[in-house]
Amino acid sequence: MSELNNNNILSAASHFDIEGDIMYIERFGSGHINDTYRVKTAVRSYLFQRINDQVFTDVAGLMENTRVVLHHLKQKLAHLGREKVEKSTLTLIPTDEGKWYYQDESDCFWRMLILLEGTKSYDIVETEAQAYAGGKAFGEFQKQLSDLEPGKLVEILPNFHNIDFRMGNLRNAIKDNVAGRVEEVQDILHYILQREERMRTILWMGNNGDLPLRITHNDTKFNNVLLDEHDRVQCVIDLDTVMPGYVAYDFGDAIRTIINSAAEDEPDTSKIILNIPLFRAYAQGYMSEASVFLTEKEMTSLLHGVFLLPFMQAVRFLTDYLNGDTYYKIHYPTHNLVRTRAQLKLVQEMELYQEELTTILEESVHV
Ligand code: A2G
Repeated sequence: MSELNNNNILSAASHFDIEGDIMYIERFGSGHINDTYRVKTAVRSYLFQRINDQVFTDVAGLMENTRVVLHHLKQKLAHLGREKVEKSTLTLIPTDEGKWYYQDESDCFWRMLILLEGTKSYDIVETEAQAYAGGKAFGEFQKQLSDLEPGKLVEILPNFHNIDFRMGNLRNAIKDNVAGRVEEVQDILHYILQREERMRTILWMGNNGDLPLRITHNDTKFNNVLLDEHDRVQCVIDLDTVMPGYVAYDFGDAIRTIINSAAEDEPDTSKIILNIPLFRAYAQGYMSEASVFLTEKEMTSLLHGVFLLPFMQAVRFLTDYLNGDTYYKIHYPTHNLVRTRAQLKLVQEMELYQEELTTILEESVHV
């Protein structure tokens, strides 16, 4: 996507129906895909985003998904009153033409949301209370959407968590070797190929008709939950990938960030160790909401998700590294390689603690 200057951003922002004159615009957050800004007016703050249309090629479909999901969530919470609904769900601001996104002269796509003041998000979980809150937030999110017909949403990124698709992309990247990096990652490729078959369990269960398709979030990193000043859940954010999926994908992706004592891109892999009490707290928080709708087989699938998601994330980071870093934003040349190694260290740690993780999950179902 093209570089932006302040005039482009300001001019795009002026097409939205916001309250008050714009005082300033600044970069915001640590997302890997979209460009995010905070727009401050004399009245309130807004979250302003340029949607990455190389990743989300169907921007109209993406925004329609978001609209449908938000409408459903807001209806579910309507009994709590307008103020609470606005605090607990995202609110899109229309353009002055009444649309949910604006396409500028350079074909950049923009959207505006209310920024929820007084909230916090964490890249690394610090306390069991936070982990529990995160589990409850994503469990509740799935529960609230469990009566929304999956067919109402477009599968905005097809095969997003399909491991066969991701391994296929990796194989293509190895074959093309556009950045000439295949030779240096032989040890990693060996490690990945050894585990490929085992990681197909969820796909296999799904294809067998053992797992219902539900509406899932599909990007349940802990920093996609906003907490209030008392670490209570306020709102689940980043709805770009909300689409039909299996609950184990959301569970595993959340655990990927929650159980890790270090950042997703920690270069010193000796710092990547599992925080088992946080795993237990997340599982209990999640089950406190989700146990009412999960099937027995979905419950057994959760553990497979815990192994699959860091593995698949490693495959995706590595594919991008081999392709010359075209998908994820990087901050230094080997960033995707460092991210890959960090995710695989997590898989390795999980393998060591598999029995403990299994027991905790079984226990949290019955709490
Ligand atoms: O980075 C982004 O948020 C990705 N989102 C998500 O899938 C995951 O890879 C994450 C890793 O931190 C999209 O690809 C849309």
